[in-house]
Amino acid sequence: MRRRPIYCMCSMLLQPRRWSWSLDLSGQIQRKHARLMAFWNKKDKSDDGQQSGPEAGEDAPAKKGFFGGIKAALSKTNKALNTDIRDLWKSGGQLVDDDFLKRLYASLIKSDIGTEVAGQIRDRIGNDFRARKVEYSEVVGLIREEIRAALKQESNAINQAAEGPTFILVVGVNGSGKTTSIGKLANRFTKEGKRVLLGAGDTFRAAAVEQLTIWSERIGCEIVTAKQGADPGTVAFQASKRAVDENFDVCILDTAGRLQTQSNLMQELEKIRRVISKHIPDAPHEVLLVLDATAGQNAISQARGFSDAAGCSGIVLAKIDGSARGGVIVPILNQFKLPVKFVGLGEGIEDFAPFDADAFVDGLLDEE
Ligand SMILES: Nc1nc2c(ncn2[C@@H]2O[C@H](COP(=O)(O)OP(=O)(O)OP(=O)(O)O)[C@@H](O)[C@H]2O)c(=O)[nH]1
Ligand SMILES: [Mg+2]
Repeated sequence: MRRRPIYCMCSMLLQPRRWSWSLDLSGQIQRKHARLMAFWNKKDKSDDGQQSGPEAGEDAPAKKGFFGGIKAALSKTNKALNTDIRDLWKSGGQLVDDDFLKRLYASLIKSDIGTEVAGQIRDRIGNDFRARKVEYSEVVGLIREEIRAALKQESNAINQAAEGPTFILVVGVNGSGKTTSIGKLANRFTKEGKRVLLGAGDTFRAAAVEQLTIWSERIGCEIVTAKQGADPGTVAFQASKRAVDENFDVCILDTAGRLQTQSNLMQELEKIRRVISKHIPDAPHEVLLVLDATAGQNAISQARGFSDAAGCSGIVLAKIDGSARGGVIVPILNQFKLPVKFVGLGEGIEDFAPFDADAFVDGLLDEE
């Protein structure tokens, strides 16, 4: 029955306590709702390419589908590297001499592509063009070719279980982007029609469970949680058991951030692996190391420590949109022989793409 406004007003006047209670309750709901909406609006803005992170602004990448997404996310690196290399050219051709090769090497190093590949590029350009006047496009074509060769990898596919649930363990240092990458990955699997179970294995940080729960609600997937301070092994146990018992396709376990030098925490990871393999004998099928691309050379030392200690099988390079040093993927791939499976392109749920060498080269350096 629709109540007339006059009836409602009378009822409010006759029942002031009930009115004030309902006002208070609706205030609380509204405040909660406003907080939630603020959170999602922030995420949604970044989904649309309007970065909400600390480096938001004119350079914020416009999202243009899968291929364009990587290119747009690398816009800061691209701008810095292209400007530096173009600056080496005076009007007309440029003579390739020691000074030119030195300055070219310095520009490449600045983008974090590493001394090994930068040295190879310098030497090849020296061999092919020394004492000749060259056009910009000749040199850049060759640099792109060398970087593409350095980024070659067998496959970026996620290792799948032969049967039963695929179990993915996610590790890395504090703040590298683990939980966000798990949300984005779970979203991809869910969109592919897979049933996904998340495990909130970061029981150390107070807000970690809440953060992953919000992602699970947004995606519409299931989650296993435990209280703050609980043994992460228990979450691993419950998640792997439930994944088998309830026929989930994929289970992804979050872990607390840790340094590869903290031996007790690295042992904890070992225990988590043992617990998982009790329910799923060949699991974890994938141990993804999440690296923060903005950490530059630190990301490389993290990869070094973790890849051995945690038995990593692949890398997620998060935050390639966040710095002008996206070239760091080159030494990571070159030195560790661990495949880069995904790259993080921003804070939004869709800001995630399988690694693709061609898209990366295109993003790093313009053809002309
Ligand atoms: N710009 C950008 N920000 C990202 C990306 N991935 C994660 N972030 C942000 O990085 C911050 C840390 O991300 P988390 O996912 O909480 O990192 P974490 O590794 O789980 O952190 P801990 O659990 O504290 O160890 C958050 O503000 C994320 O929004 C990315 O690809 N690009
Ligand atoms: Mg986390």
